[in-house]
Amino acid sequence: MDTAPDVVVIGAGFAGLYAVHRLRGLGLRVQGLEAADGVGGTWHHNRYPGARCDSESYYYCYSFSPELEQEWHWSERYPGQTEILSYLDHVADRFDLRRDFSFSTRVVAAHRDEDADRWVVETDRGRWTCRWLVTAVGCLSSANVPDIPGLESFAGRWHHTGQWPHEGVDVAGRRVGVVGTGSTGIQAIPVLAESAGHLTVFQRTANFSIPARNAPLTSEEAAGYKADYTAIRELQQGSTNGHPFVVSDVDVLALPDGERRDLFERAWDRGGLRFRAAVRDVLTDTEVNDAASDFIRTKIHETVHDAAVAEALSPRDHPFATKRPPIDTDYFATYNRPNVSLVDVRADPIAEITPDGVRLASGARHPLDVLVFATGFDALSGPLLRLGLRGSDGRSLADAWAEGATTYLGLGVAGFPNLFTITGPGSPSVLTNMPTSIEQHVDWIADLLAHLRDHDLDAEPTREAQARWAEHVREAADATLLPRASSSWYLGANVPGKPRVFLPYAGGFARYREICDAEAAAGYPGFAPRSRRRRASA
Ligand code: NA7
Repeated sequence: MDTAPDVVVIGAGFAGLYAVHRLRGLGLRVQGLEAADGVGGTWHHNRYPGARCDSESYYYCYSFSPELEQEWHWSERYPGQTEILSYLDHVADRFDLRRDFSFSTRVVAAHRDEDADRWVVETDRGRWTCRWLVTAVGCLSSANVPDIPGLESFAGRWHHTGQWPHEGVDVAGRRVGVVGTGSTGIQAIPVLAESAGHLTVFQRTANFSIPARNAPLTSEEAAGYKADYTAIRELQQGSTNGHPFVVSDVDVLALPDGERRDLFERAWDRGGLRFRAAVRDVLTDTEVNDAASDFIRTKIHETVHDAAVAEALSPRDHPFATKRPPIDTDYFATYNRPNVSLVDVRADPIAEITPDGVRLASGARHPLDVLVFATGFDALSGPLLRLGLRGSDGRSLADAWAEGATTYLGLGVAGFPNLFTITGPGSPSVLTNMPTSIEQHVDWIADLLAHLRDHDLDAEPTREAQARWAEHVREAADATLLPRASSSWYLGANVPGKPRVFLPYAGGFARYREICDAEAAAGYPGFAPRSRRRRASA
């Protein structure tokens, strides 16, 4: 098969669907490629028990279509996996997007053909060539399964949460182990505990978690959001992280103890990611962060009956929200159940998996029927590296990123002409509400492609622009407490051997958008647009 679209878009999640819609609207011939057999991306694969979004439903959605905003009905404060997947299915149908996708089609490699000035995209179902290649592969789609000796010998079943079987996993009455207490583990553990015979949680790092306070959305609430969408979207556009709430300007350190506690109590009762916004400077001032961290540790001790377990669950090695803060439903209370036990694998690491379970370094054994790896992802760079990209001089992306992933604006890579990376490393992405960032990226890329088409140009980031951006990404992170979480996946620290580079842009969504707008207004100097014909004849 050798067809010739203008653009190939890889991925059919939030980003890929909108990219196909938007680029098609420019009159471009677009070919979408998706490894899965349907749309959804993250929400296609993450079907583990308890899978739910931590952003609230009324803004974890597209804003590009006011009609879509009005017609779709969210049933809960936080959308569950099945509901988000239904939403994306609806979007795919409503905008007739499926006809431009080839599903069950995995990209195995892509390289630049400089003579033809095109990308050649190899898949397990044939080859496509295109002028522009747009990746919409997500930030958290490359599963990180720890390399633990003996895993292949395990006689039970094991699963990574990001590759959960569609038919589900029967844990009823079984001995279940969960490795990992990030956002995913913290969502799954309470649900698994309800039906498992016994649940053993293998925790390496204790985590701060805030109650989600999920609840059905009343029809009044839903109508209120629908009536308010113009203001909601404006708030998101002007925000640090794409969420429609304003960070409080309260200086918690100026408050007497009782008032401080009351303020945090109110934020705890409201729940969710808004907790971070209850006081100012949580991510920049150590003392403010200590106040929030102390409050959460107190809550853990008030909730968990066994004081030793409560202490083991209380994070002491990183400031609150410097690792992605989970939100939960009954997570800490789950440890009061008689069928749940906590194992500290930092103190006593997992030595091997045996046919009947887990053996720790101390020799302690935990017999298991089902082992769940909630061990996260090779974040941001991993999904792009998996594509096997080769740039203009035949250099692989893996080679270009040997010292760490660098991009210009998170949107392109020097040496890889006409490649555009939605939510790539160096973009605000995972520090923001993803659909908000995705729409901004796609709109920006669409404007750039229209410019390149209209003026018959190619584009790729200059090395200078890329180096400047890498420095700015580093400075933006260093202006916060974020780099203090030394085991964070923001830094690549969760994947053995991965270079330690702070990957997402921490300078804020609104600031990032202004920088992108200025780049476009100036004629995209950092992407050094150049004539196609001159280049072809050079
Ligand atoms: P995370 O946040 O990366 O969490 C992974 C968890 O797994 C975390 O507790 C890790 O401990 C633990 N982990 C990873 N490898 C191991 C090994 N080898 N042994 C023991 N424990 C391990 O991934 P999630 O899927 O929870 O969340 C990802 C994002 O998805 C989330 O932030 C939201 O944006 C949605 P560690 O902390 O590294 O010591």
